[in-house]
Amino acid sequence: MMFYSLLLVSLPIVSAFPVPFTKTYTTSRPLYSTKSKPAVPSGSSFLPESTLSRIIDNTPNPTEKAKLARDPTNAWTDIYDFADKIRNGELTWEELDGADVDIRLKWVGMLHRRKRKPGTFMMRLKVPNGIVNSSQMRFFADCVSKYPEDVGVIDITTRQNIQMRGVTIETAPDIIDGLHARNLTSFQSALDNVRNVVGSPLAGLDPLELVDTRPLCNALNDLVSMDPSTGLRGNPKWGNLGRKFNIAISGSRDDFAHTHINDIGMQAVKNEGTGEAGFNVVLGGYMSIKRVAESVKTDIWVRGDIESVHGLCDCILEVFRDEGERKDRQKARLMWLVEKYGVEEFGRKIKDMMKERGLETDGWQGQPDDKFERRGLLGVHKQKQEGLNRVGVLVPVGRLNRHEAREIADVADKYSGGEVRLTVEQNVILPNVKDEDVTDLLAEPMFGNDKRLKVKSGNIEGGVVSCTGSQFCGLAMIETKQTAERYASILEGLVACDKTVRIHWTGCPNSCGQVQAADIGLMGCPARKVDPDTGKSMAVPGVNIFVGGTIGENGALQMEPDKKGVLVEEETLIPELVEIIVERFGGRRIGEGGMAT
Ligand code: SRM
Ligand code: SF4
Repeated sequence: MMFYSLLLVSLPIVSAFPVPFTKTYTTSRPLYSTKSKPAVPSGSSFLPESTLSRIIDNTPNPTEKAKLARDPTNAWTDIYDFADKIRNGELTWEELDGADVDIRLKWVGMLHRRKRKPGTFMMRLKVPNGIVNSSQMRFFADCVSKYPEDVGVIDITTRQNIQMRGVTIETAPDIIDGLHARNLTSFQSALDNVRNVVGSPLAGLDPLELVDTRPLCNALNDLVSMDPSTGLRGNPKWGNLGRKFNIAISGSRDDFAHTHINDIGMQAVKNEGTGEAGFNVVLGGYMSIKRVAESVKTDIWVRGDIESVHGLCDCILEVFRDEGERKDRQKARLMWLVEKYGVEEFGRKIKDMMKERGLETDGWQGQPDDKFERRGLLGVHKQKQEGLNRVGVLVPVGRLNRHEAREIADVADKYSGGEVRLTVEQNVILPNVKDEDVTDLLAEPMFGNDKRLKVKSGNIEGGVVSCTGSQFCGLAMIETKQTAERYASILEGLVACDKTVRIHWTGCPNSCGQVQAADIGLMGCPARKVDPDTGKSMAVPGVNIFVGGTIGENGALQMEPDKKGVLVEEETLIPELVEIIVERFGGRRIGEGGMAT
């Protein structure tokens, strides 16, 4: 695998792409300022002329304008320059071009937290299939240790990924170099790029696995994140998409990767004719303020090998990049393009493109119809390998401080060969723990009663997922993570459940916390209440409550909230949640003596 073989050492940073930039434009308008015209391939240099003209002639939206003014694909070279100048006292971050700070640095994976923590950035990584090791975990802890404890934290995201917080421009180059030395990158992880490729967290461990998603996620990560001609991080070929792009690959019927809410979803299934394991392809799933859409079935089945999966994504990305909406960003997700073609026609086009590249496909394959229950990821479970176990650890709301990250690294070294897996539920799995070591692992001080991380968690706290919320995210209407963690522990004392109840929190309708897929989804919104002092109505944080989304095989989204504008106050929201858990999820109220009633 090229990604892993070529990049075991720190990369030369400002070395130019050795491939000559040959593409020329015949458009009459200047695309770039002379200062910034790229001398090396950039995202825009891969766009066909017709796409470029379409962008330019249609009065570009602010993001397209910024991309045209200075192509961000190579912004990773700028960060070294900015950092040098700031360190030498030649400028401050405030003096940098606002579009560089707030837009272009997103191609480096650096998201300025202007509204909440001005001057500091969240750095988002790419962790294909969500697999990291103890040395990488320690590195994350070391990175955020440079910043104050309340800002320098690590989050596990809903895309099985890592984000580090508190990063400043002047400290970023060392982190980037350190990531590259550890075979990771932050490049092309935000804005108009392909996001972290999600796979099965049980890949290679699971007795019910149909396809091992690890090599496929790695290959796709290489496709979208690495320039094949240079081996450098960041592939300019996919550096100028019209919008974000999400890919998920499931390895079993559990669909742990959530294919129904990704632009490309690959659902593991056997070919009816040959019995070979591969994927039914679903397209266009997404969530946003404007629209929430479940993926649609296509008439495409692809083989479960790297060439086929790589080929499928390469073809779809090409059509999306070149033909997707460029003016209205709310309509620029894949679903709109699929609908423009018609699902059948779009599927036919992709199959034809694949055929031209010598790749075989088949039509949609029937799925098994016997009952199948999605399995749990937390707690201790047998692997397919005799004598080995996967141990799922609850990381409340995905938030890790530096000490907890180091503890996970130490425990992983001791019990799981240093391997740590991340889940889209923002938790971790320690794989390959020997039968005889399980008791010792559970007794580790990091799982003590006074600690946050748990192997044995309650059925409510174990199902909580939360987006970033107002602590760091400028779009948030409510605080989410701390509230979600606190409410879960209160609910654990009030209601008993036999099964996990998945409560998801999201700070605004973008739904990064995937509330439409939750058992109970809480979406931040403005609410009103009467001020007891003045008697006047005042704006306060509230939530819209979604109930009944499902995940796993045939997962379905809950599009409309059951209740709107419920106050985020313990005396209001907690009784609402208890009621829903009891009425809809078989919960039992816990009586005065702590017994379920
Ligand atoms: Fe998201 C924008 C955080 C998963 C839909 N998302 C944002 C920004 C970048 C907004 C901002 O600049 O502040 C948030 C950064 C906050 C921060 O400081 O962390 C943000 N999104 C997140 C994360 C960190 C939530 C989490 O706590 O886990 C997730 C990072 C995933 C990753 O590792 O790459 C995250 N975001 C999602 C998901 C879930 C998923 O991918 O399964 C969705 C819904 C699925 C989808 O994209 O279709 C999601 N985020 C959005 C959207 C709406 C997209 C759209 O088409 O309109 C935005 C707004 C946008 O892109 O304009 C957004
Ligand atoms: Fe921010 Fe809204 Fe996404 Fe939460 S859902 S991280 S508040 S953009």
